[in-house]
Amino acid sequence: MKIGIVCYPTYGGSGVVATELGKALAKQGHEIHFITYSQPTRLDFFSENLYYHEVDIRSYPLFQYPPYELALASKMVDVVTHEQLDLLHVHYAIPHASAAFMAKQILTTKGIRIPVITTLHGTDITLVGKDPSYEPVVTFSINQSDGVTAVSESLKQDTLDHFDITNHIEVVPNFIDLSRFQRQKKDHFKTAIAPDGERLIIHTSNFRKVKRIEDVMHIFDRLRKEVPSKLLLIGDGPERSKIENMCRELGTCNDVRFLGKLDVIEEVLSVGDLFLMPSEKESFGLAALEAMACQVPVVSSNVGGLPELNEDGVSGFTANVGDIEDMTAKSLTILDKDNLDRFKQGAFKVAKRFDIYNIVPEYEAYYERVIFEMKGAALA
Ligand code: GMT
Repeated sequence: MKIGIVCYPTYGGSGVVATELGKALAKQGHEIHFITYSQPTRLDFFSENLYYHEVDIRSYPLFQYPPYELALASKMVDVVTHEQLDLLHVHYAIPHASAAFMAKQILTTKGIRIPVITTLHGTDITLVGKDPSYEPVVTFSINQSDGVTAVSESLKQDTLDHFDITNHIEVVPNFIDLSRFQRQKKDHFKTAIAPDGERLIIHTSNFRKVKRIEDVMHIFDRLRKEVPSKLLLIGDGPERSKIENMCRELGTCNDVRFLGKLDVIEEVLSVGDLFLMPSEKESFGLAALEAMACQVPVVSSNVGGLPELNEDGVSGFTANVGDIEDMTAKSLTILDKDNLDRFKQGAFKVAKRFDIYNIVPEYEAYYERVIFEMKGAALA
């Protein structure tokens, strides 16, 4: 198949999933065309089946806000026409699903019929999408998509609860490439960071409010009083300076390292003992899955898709949002020397359910079904 993938190119869940999916499909022999405004972060190698088309956003003094959606729709029309794509798969509804709807209408006037699949990732539904300033467009473009997938049962339910949806939503969970995300021997790194054998606690995110990193800081502050430990913070974003201030206030600066945006997250995860994800909302929790694949147990909140990923008592524990005491107690249980290895193995066992080799065929089968249904509708 020739597939157009539209996504955010940034360091973040939906863009990572879209890029990894495209790379995996290219390996299966499909021709993949990424359409976005800059090179996706994880599109870091050459393959004869991978193409990247940059959306050209022209500004004009009249435009206080350059109309990205129009430039994107125009680029989709161009790529579908010239590359003769079979399908468009857009990740994150805003504004990709409505831009795809517009592109599809334009293509129809040229006699080209192309199915559009929209994958919902989380905040496009639970946070931004349901805001009245976007809701009508999000509802419309989900209902107009030829196929819709959500990354968890919970996100499917949220979508049905918040929007007037007439379309079927297929759940295809996120996945992990276990050949990349695996525990590696990084003893030198562990010794450098934790010279006295301290436990290593990790948090990865885009440092947005919804991640509740202040809870990470409070949990860590309690943990380190019981078990010698260090905290590694991976990623960057709007909350970072607030969190740096919290380190000073709590007096934890010597035990906390801000590692910024890393390309080789798996190397750091390889020395981890515990991953913290106390998010307010989390439709899947890809960063937790990456940790689990590297045998790092997870203490997370119990919202959204997290209970579908983090199996209570096996890969770690879940707790109510904001319940710092419970999260600390559960972290201490995991870090207990009599339990840690069991949880590390449990985390890996659960991560294997999301192996890319199991999930990518689900997308391929779904693509074929949507293309088949569209052809059938055209003949009817
Ligand atoms: O977590 C974010 O804010 C980024 C966001 C995104 O779209 O890039 O992540 C969402 O999609 C990820 C990939 O499907 C999921 O793993 C995250 O759980 C989801 N984030 C939220 O629901 C807050």
